[in-house]
Amino acid sequence: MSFPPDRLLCMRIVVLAGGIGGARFLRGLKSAAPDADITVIGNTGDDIHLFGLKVCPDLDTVMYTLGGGINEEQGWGRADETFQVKGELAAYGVGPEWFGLGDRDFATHIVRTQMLGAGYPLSAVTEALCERWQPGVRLLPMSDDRIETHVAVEVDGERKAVHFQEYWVKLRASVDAQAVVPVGAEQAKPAPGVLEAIGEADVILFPPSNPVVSIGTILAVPGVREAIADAGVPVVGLSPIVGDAPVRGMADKMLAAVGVESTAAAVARHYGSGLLDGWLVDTVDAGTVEDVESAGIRCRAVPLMMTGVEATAAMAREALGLAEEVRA
Ligand code: FO1
Repeated sequence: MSFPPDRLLCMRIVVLAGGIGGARFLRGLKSAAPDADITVIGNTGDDIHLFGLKVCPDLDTVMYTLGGGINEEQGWGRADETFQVKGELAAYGVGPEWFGLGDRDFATHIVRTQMLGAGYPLSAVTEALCERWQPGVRLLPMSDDRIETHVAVEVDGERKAVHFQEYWVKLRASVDAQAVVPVGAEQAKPAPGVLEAIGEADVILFPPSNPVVSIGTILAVPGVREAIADAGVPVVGLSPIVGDAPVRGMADKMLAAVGVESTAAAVARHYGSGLLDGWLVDTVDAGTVEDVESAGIRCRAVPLMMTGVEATAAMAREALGLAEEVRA
């Protein structure tokens, strides 16, 4: 069912987004709903402090992707990047070397850290950075308070917690994650505008971001999950798992840490019918539609490979169409 274009005029859409998958989905959503008012609630659990700077990978991936500055094949960092500063830091023996911060990207972190140091909250900083990039959506951090996802691992018989980026980038998720902890979440508050956006939304979307460390972390901010569950509008998600494997990244490692099997249906059940009204699975998982529907979540099988803006726009239209079906 193609979505009626007239309803898209002033439609308010709220999207919970992590990094690469979320950003790519948003590009398609903008194409499918050019007149909609889109608010993105971005994950900040991946944030890391390096060289005295605050780096916000998921916020930057959304900002660069929608603003036209992203390194397309990587899905993170800037296009046309150079690494002179990184090389000079290494020459001083100043690490870590495993996180590739480029020269252009450094400017974002310097401006952000300078503004934070002057007392601006992360939400104001993000708004200022987006003045330059004009992403065409309102990008809100999930919280202005510090939340950092740490992963409990066992390395050489020693059990320890490492920062998510160390697990993801340095260890390449090569060891099992025993637990995933959004440190600081309990004491955190939603950023200004987050609960308001959810309360005023006509539809809420969960893009194919990591269900544990991206969307799960946003839902861990006190008040967010409840606001979405109580919003009284359709909540529709798109599976990041296709054919029992993550399309990109290592979501299966994170799902295992929270005891969820790596299938499209298991992820839907993990979110639960209290939160999700509709769920899109890929056509290869058409056999699982009945299972998802038996969990009280409307389900459809459509192509979910984000091979380009057109394919992603089609996915967005399907998600908005399913939302209208649920609303009826
Ligand atoms: N991912 C990598 O796999 N290797 C890197 O060196 C790396 C550097 C990096 C620098 C800035 C940034 O915003 C993101 C970066 N990422 C890198 C991606 C990052 O780990 C992920 O995008 C998110 O944290 C997961 O969504």
